[in-house]
Amino acid sequence: MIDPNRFLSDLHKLRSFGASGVGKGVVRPAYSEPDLAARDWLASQMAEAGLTPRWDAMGNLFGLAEGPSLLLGSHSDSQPTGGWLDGALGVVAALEVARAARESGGPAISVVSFQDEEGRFGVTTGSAVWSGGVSLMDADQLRDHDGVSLAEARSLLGDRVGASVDAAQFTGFIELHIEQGPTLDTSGEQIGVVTDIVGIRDQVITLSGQQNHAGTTPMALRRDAFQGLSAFNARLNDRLRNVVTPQSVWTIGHVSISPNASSIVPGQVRFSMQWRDGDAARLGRMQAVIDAVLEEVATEMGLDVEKGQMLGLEPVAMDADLRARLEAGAEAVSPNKWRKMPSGALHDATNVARLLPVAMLFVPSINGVSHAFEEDTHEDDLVAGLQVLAHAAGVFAQ
Ligand code: HGY
Ligand code: MN
Ligand code: MN
Repeated sequence: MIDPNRFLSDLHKLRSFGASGVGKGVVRPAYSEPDLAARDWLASQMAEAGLTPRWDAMGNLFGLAEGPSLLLGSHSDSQPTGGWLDGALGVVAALEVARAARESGGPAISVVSFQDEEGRFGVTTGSAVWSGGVSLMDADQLRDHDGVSLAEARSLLGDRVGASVDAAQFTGFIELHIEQGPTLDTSGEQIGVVTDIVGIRDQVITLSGQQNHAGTTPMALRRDAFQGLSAFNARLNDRLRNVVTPQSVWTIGHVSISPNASSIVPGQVRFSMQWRDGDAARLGRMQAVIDAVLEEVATEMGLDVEKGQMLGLEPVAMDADLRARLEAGAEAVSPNKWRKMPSGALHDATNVARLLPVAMLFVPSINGVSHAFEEDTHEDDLVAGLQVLAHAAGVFAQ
């Protein structure tokens, strides 16, 4: 039988790995010491639940049921400063549903915690490699913002790594997640059944000018990389208006200025340029605007442009049958308090859709906050999400 208290207690236990000390926040990026400790704990819980724990070469952790099974899960790594539920909720709920299913002789349920969903090295890296979207060899070349390669980080897995996990044993994949936006919190609804997940493009761009003295270099003669980024950002916001909808988003979230000193005209700026939309063609049109504005600013300001590898995922629709099971579960658990909605955040489900039918459900995020220590969800909403997941998996709550 689904046990909400056991589920909530496990969720708090997982939060203790990398607890930030600020609110309920966590600092548990992929391959960090708390991430691996959390995965070791999860593996022990899987084994206790009668599942066979298996780590693949990426550090994706599976808890395998025997024979064909439905796969449930999400990810247990966090953003560099993240919330306690992003990913963790889906993993712990999966564990509870699998455990309850075994206790009641119910359907076979396997569990997964994918690695590096939060993109320390790319975009949803663990599930991208597992699903064949990116080869392990190519992924190993990716570096985080501190210059550490994925290959170096993976070596920390040591002898945990076992054989690869064949997706043919799974009949489908369902991921429970927090919404991470304001829709359900604002409407007072409890469950969102996801229709589609947006697509993304993500690229690191470097602008290089001339490092120089901040007191003696006349403004007109400067090739200031930071001024280049500043002009690029302002112009981009203006020019993208011609091609975007209110659902399109773009973010410069990581910037590193060199040499980052008060009395030096910055010679170089390296920044992340990320954009998302539900329409693949529009992602392309946004890219054309970004490239054009970059070129324009670089020419005007005498800067060189270097673009890193373009990472991306296409928008995907959820599987109709699994979605219908979630909708039936939502109506049973939260009658008239659920909706169908798209996902503006990315999820491992996007990658898994290459291999299996996938579906997702959301519970509300208080004040729509996520990727921040303040991230939280009311307990009754967490439990409602667990119950809908169990319902869709054919494991009925009492
Ligand atoms: O960035 C995202 O949408 C996800 O949380 N990785
Ligand atoms: Mn997530
Ligand atoms: Mn996230």
